[in-house]
Amino acid sequence: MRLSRFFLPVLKEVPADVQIVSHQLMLRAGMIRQEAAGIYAWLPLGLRVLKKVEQIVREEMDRAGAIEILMPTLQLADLWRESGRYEAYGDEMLRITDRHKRDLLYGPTAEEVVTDIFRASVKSYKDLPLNLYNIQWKFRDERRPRFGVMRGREFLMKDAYSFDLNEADARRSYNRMFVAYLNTFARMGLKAVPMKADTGPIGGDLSHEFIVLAETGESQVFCHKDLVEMGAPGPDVDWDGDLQPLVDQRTALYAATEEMHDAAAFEAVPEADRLSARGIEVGHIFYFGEKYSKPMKANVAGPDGSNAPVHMGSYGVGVSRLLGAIIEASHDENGIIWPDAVAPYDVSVINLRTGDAACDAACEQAYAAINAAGKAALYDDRDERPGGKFATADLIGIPRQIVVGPKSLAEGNVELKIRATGERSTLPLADALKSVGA
Ligand code: 5CA
Repeated sequence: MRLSRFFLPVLKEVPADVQIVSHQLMLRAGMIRQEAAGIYAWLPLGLRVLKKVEQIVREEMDRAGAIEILMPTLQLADLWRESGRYEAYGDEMLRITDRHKRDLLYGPTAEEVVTDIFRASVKSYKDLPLNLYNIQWKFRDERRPRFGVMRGREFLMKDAYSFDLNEADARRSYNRMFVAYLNTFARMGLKAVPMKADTGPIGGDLSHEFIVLAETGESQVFCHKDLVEMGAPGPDVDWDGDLQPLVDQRTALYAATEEMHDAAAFEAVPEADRLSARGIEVGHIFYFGEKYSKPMKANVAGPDGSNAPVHMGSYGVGVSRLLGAIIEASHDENGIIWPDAVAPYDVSVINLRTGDAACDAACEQAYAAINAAGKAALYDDRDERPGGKFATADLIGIPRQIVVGPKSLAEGNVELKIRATGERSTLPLADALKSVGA
């Protein structure tokens, strides 16, 4: 993409009430624009990152055996009356009436809809286990939308729902999601620790939150220091094997928030091994058994001729929130530092003297070569001062910059800068291209 033809409305000033750095940087870098409290338009740069994050989530769900569907944003209130949650959900639910005076709502989550889909067609244990997920916009009329996409009212969520014959099988489905989450967040360059959690309005008695450690996180987290450094198991886990020891190991190392969901377990960690950090909840998984299947009569026939409510769990990832979390975890005073896997472009090509025949030719060559290699280049071909171009490149955080200026070029060189480390090297264009994979 040529910057002269792109839509990148960077901001010099951000509103004074913008409190956290990820929100400031997303506005300054022209990634999002607030349309109403907690409701954002996604501008081209933001949308590219959102799609990359979404795709990593999708790939890890698929790898763990979940199957993608797409449910509507609008849901019938009657389904929520069946489950008993319509009144209980309270003011966070956006309630809508259509022209026929039917009560609808903008879905804050989709347990009811997915249970309705399931019960219409699955009747036997032979069709289990089943895990259906979707990546869809949700609406929660949060009392205090804040911190940009971190706590929005409209936000993109991945929500998966598992269906099993009994509790033991449901545990296996839960564990798969637990492991898939470890892999998902690690691929985005994040350190996310699982933490035993309360289940809140979703219900059930087994739940973990996944917390990204970042200094500006909303909650104070305490955890065993080994948990943070442990990393993810990677794609080669035996998905059909027993994942319980892995889940137990991570859970035993234990993390807690200020609210201290489980003070006794926390006390059991020797003081020297605790770490204290701040964190952002990027995922939340729940096992709640028959909570929805029973009132909604989602029954399956067992091998012994029984007919009983299916056992369910649900598994959420805050896809749009993750952009804020990644920036909180990866930025400096000049702007965003995107991890490779989610970067909107792979390489910035910066022309320090547009209109100079040699500079233009070298940049065109670099731009074409990078794109031809299947990487994405953002070419700053604008007629602007070098200082402004450097500032924009650092602000939007593309991992590698190839800087082409008349002086170095006269000696046959360009400059390659690595955004994360600030490391610069002067080298021939061909070598710079090779080192960015083109
Ligand atoms: N039905 C379950 C799992 S699918 C559920 O809704 N869980 S949740 O309430 O914990 O939400 C899942 C994830 O969505 C959270 O972990 C968080 O990362 C994200 N999320 C929740 N509320 C918001 C919000 N207001 N803004 C941005 N992301 C949010």
